[in-house]
Amino acid sequence: VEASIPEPQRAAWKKYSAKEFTTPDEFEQAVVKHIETTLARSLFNCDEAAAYSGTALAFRDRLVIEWNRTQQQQTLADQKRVYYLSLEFLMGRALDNAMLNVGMKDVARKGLSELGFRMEDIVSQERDAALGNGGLGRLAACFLDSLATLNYPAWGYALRYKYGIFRQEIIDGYQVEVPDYWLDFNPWEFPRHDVTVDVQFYGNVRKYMDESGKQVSVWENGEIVTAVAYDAPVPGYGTRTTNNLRLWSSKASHGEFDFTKFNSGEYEASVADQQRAETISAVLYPNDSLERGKELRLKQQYFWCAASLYDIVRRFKKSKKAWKDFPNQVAIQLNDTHPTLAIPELQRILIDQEGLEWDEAWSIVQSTFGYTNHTVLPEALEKWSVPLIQHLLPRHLQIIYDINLNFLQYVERNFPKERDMLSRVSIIEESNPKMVRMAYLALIGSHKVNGVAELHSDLIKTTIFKDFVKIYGPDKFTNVTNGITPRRWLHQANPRLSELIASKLGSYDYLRDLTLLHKIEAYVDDKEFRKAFQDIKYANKARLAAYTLEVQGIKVNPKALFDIQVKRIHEYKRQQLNIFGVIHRYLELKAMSPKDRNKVQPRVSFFGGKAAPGYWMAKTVIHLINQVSKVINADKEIGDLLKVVFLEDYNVSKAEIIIPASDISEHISTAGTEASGTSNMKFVLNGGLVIGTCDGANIEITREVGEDNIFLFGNLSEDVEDLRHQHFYGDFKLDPMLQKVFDTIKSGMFGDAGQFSALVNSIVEHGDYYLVSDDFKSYIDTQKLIDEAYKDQEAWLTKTITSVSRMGFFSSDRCIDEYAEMIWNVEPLTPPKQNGA
Ligand code: BZD
Repeated sequence: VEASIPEPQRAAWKKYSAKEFTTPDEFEQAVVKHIETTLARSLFNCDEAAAYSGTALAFRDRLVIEWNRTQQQQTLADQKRVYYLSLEFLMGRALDNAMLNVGMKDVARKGLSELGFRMEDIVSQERDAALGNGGLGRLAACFLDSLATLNYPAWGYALRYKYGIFRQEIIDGYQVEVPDYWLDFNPWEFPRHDVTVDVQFYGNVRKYMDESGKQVSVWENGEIVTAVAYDAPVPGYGTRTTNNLRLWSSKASHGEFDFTKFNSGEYEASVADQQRAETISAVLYPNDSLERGKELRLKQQYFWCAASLYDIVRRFKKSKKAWKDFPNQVAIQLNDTHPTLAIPELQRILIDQEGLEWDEAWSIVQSTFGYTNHTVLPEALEKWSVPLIQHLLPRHLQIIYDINLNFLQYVERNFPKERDMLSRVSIIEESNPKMVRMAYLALIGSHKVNGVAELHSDLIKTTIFKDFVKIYGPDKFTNVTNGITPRRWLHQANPRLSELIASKLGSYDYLRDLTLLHKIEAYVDDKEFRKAFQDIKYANKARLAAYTLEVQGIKVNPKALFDIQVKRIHEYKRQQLNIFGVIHRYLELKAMSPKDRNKVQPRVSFFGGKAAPGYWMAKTVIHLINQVSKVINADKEIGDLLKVVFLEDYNVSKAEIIIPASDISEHISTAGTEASGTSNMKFVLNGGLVIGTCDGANIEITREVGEDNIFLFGNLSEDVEDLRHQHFYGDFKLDPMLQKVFDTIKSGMFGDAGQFSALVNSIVEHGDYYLVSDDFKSYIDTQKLIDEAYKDQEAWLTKTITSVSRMGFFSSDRCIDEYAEMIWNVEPLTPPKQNGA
């Protein structure tokens, strides 16, 4: 308000206020201006990279206008906002998304062509914003798209990693990690050097009585690191709403301390301090399922939580409302346990800094937070050692202990006969060293806990959170089945299919209400529609085939059945089951007479995904896939009947090419281990079918598309425990087909067998925890069914069209409306009409 332009000058201001381009001419003008001035290049010196930059800057200008307007409208509206705290946002590319969301892609295409460029070449110049590992990070990105599209006032908060998830190279069949320095040129971010927060670490807590006799705690003598805000606009589709994603970057605070060092000649030491501070936001941890307890990771978590909360509280305080109104103005969603420290941090702000009483503060905290769980795997549940928290965050540890004390007293009062429950539900695990169980803290500090698919939400209530259902009752727990944004995962990745659907439905409205897709089921027998649908699938397969040849040097036939498994490599996701199946198929082909081979359905098995750098078993699986690929692809006798491809460096922009090209995709986790899965939804939405276990969202996909349109196999989650038990105590016999696969590996056909012995032994000797052998036969039989089904191309086409038409439920718009209603209690804020008041 202080810095606003005085009334008499506002007319001049408004006259020259920034305008959005609307025609190809205006777009070209904006691009050329940016290339010539912002980039200092010319028409004699403009390659595709420069044309990308100019285009991105032109669109950025356009986004900024609506972004500013949205932020101002949200401030004035004075209503509840959502804050989505996620350590990961796997955004992928921004330009294509920006063009589609503001509805200017055709204008840009025409303009670029007049300037001498092809849209596709320009779009592919952009590097992915790869600030995430996998499903959890991509879900956060889909949610941002839906929040803006549905006009919810919402902010995302994360870290501005200098290095995103590593780039994967395959060298001699092995994964090699290369750093992803992505910030070289990033037109989408705005540094806010005036928006900073000082974050404290280490130090000690001093307690004293104030005049009124109240105990006061002061956390002091710590080390300060400064958080600088970097903002990125998040445009909604077909709406003016443009929300904000705020990323924090760490830098040394310019306190007296540094200057003293600097002036006293300790130049190196002061630079070292600088670098130590910058390390906090330097790199995204690449582990997606194993907790390693590294101090730097905990520092990242607190740095980000403290900066974000400070920011949220600062915004709230401007409203001058009473503290009890905080939960009416603020909903904070915790994406997994990574931001759990936000809970003791808010409690600390309220009691230590704002002087609230414990109980009043705690009730505000609980009403503010919601917690989303994404896993039941025990090794993935976050725990931090008490000594580490004591050292890094001494005041928070005290608060955590007090939260725990109050909670355990409550449990004791209400369940006096269940004394052994206390140690089970305690936030502190009595191990050596003691550990803080972050999932329990997140649950206790939130008013709702949700899982991400029905089975998963049921499982958390009967396994990891069983006691808490008893303590709080079932209403604290809910389900929000994951979803995906149809803007990126249909319209952007598969523009021809999107256009075909729009041509039948009369508009692109279905991109804002995906349930409208059901209307295309009426065209399932329409000859012309079927032909167009099939042609599009073929073209997408041809595109992936061309990409595979260009990048991997492997020639594949687009007429073959494309079988795809792309996701992080993990034993529970069972890429090993897939590759053993491929070996089995190869052995069968080799044993056939040429006559019989002629009847076989040709197939290409595609794999893609990164392994965590320290996860040896996952890296072994990648190695095996590549070795098998080498042998099979070189086998002239087999030719096009079977090809195996490992697609290097799987990421969001590659997913946009890969997913529309599938006939079958594999979602074959051990039942009960995959919380939801979201790529399964993307594949079906793009006209592919699924082979999968009864796990995660596969179950709800089956409910929607019908049992005839999905290939389910394998044991059920309720049988997993018994089966595991049998491996140790029963007389378990390995499936003879799988035995043969192992014998082949041991024969050295795929290179030194010793390299794969740990993988084979995990199944043969060490209990086969993921039940590969138990599901192998069922898997192979189901693959046979798929071969047969695929031969009837007409019936297959009917299945795929029917499935697409029934995928409306899986839009992330539906998720966001559910969160808004069941967890956040927020309303959308409709933007004014263009040119309106
Ligand atoms: O979250 C995934 C689950 O495995 C999927 O089943 C689910 O669909 C998605 C979205 O809910 N979890 C992850 O992707 N987890 C991580 O990436 C991760 C990252 C850091 C630390 C721990 C886990």
